[in-house]
Amino acid sequence: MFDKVLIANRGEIALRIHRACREMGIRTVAVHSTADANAMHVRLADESVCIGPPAPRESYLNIPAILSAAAITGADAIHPGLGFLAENAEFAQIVGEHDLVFIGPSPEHIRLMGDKVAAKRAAKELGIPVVPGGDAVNDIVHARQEADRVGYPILVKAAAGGGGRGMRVARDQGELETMFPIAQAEAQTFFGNGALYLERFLAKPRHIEVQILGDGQGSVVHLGERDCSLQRKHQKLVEETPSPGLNLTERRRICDLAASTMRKLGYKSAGTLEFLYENGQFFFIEMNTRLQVEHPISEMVTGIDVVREQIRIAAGAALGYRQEDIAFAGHAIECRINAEHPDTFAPSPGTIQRYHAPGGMGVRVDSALYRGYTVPPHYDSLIAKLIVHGSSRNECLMRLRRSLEEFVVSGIETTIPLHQKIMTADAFLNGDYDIGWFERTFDHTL
Ligand code: MV4
Repeated sequence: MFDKVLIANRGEIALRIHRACREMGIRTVAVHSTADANAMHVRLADESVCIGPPAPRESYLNIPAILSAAAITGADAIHPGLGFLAENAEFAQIVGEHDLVFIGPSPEHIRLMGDKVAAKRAAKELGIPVVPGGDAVNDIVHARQEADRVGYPILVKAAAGGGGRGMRVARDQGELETMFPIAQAEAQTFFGNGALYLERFLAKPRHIEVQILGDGQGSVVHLGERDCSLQRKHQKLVEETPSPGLNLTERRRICDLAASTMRKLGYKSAGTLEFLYENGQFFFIEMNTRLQVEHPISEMVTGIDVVREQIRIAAGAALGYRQEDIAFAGHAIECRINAEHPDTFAPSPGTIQRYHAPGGMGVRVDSALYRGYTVPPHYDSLIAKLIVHGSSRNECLMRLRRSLEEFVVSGIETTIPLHQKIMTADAFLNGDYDIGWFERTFDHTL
């Protein structure tokens, strides 16, 4: 096992990784920007290294600075966390070339899934249903042909995009013709790659993702699915497992399919396959080759520590258990709490005056906040994840409402009041929501 792991991240996820390391007897190295000198992830780590100024490009994305920090502290491995360098195949490769272990998948698998056209083609070849369309289209003539074949309305996506960036809908050929060159230019500017592909546009799907763990030695298991349909502008707000929109047969089908496909690929580490689900059908859209923000809900229902497993696997261990050994118990929901105004979603950085996190039976709070801490303006606004488990969905909801009541964060605006509104909305209580529900129901900024 590793003696020392460098955590190339910040905030609650850096703490989350630190905790797993500590429980495994592994020492930790925190890296931080000058804006994060007083951050909790720096305070808890055994050692810390300042890697640059606040701008992510110059610190958390600064590969030479991070490798230097690993060298001077004598770390054996680097955990990239999520965001930043977590899905950078170059980084994963360079880490390996410096006699360090990258705690994540192989650079080849990161690269494959980073190219959304190649990922879709691979998924299709391995037997996963995909949304009709998906071949790269290079010019408007080809785009028109592909759109006619797939059928309108269509969605134009960037091959190098993902997470909803650079997507546009065309309802007919006229819209496609005006939008296509703009989308191409935009993809070129944002992703340095103008390649586009078209898909049949699904109107009201649910977003279902499957958590998998592979050891690269022939074993792959799934930890069930997560329903991440409750989102605003591609930012997830609430995630739950199991999905209230699936029956047992559908759940088993999609989870087993995801695991068996990743077994064929020889996938190593944690990963998530994203699907859209509409009218009883699943369509693969993307795969994330990293730990995800919402991983704790899968941990709550399975009892499996995903980060611990990532570390064990990276150190060469086999999974050591089979799918049949994993028991799914109860229901879990996560609320993402952001330093944002609950109505306008305007960022609200600043100093925390009062802080009290809820606790008790079935309640977990993953956060790097403390009283007196100043939330910097330079990074993602996620400040806490409230994760609640219950034996049933209803018990989970009751517990979630009482936990939100207990939660005190003052000095900045947070989205806690928004979550209180969601947790009493009929459609949510009935489990009857799709990816557009929140924006149609609550978003008065649109
Ligand atoms: C779609 C879609 C409808 N039809 N593809 C957005 C994020 C990216 N991962 C894929 N996304 C979508 N792809 C087809 N063919 C609707 C979305 C989408 C979405 C998907 C998941 C979660 C939230 C979303 C919000 C808006 C649009």
